[in-house]
Amino acid sequence: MSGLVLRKSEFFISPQQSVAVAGRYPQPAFAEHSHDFCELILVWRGNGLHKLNGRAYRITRGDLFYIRAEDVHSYASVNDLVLQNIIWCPKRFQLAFDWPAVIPAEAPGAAMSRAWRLSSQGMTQARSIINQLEHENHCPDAFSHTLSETLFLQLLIALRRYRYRPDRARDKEESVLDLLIAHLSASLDCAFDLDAFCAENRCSERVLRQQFRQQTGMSINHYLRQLRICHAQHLLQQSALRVSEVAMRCGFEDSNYFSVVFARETGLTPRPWRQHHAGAGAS
Ligand code: RM4
Ligand code: NI
Repeated sequence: MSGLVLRKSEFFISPQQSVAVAGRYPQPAFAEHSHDFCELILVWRGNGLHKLNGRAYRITRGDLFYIRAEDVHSYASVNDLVLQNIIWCPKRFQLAFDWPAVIPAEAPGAAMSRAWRLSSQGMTQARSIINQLEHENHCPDAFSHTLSETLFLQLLIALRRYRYRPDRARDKEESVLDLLIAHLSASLDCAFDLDAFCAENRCSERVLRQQFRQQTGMSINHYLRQLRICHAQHLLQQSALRVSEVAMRCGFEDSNYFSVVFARETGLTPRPWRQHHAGAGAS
């Protein structure tokens, strides 16, 4: 692990400021680091490979991460990745509130709730709150601290409310794109049939492909392949499953073909990759 620690003195405008918006338009590739502040990452568009505590996540539009100060993360590769970091220092909060109740990373047993997806509707809500927060950052006056904390609280609640839940019945406002992205992550162990998906959701395949590329900067197939490989890396690292079993669980019927794709994406075939990464990434 590298020792790079980002310091609040470089990212907050004053020692009192408790919340700030750090826009990354775009986010460049960025070395492994931790912080002495907390961070919420909201991905607007494009794509990239985000490594968090040793685990790789292929990220794109609508992905959301709660990063604790001590977490180690990096952006290994980026492709027009547009995101915003909302950064905060819990010790500086003036507003008396049970913050851990609305910050998933700080709740007990938080491990599962660090990576979220946000629906398009939620993204619209978040955008407007973040714009106001950004305004407070730029034009501070006597009430800015209080107002910023209030806005941050609003944001946290909106994020919880609009968290994308694939298991929930789809409501009308939810876009097919949200549904598709959620569907892809849930289709890792099997083939994905875009034809059937479009028929079921009564949408045009051509338009959906176009929309997907526009918002994420990649094709649907490319994204799905990346998701499968990230999942494979996770399984290789965290389990003792045989390579052929990993291949199957990641939607590859042919384990040789899996190894070829895996090597193309990561530079190593699965077995050496596993050896190389043994013991790393307990998160
Ligand atoms: C960097 C990158 C880091 C974040 C800082 C504030 O560009 O996004 O993750 O900690 O900004
Ligand atoms: Ni960071």
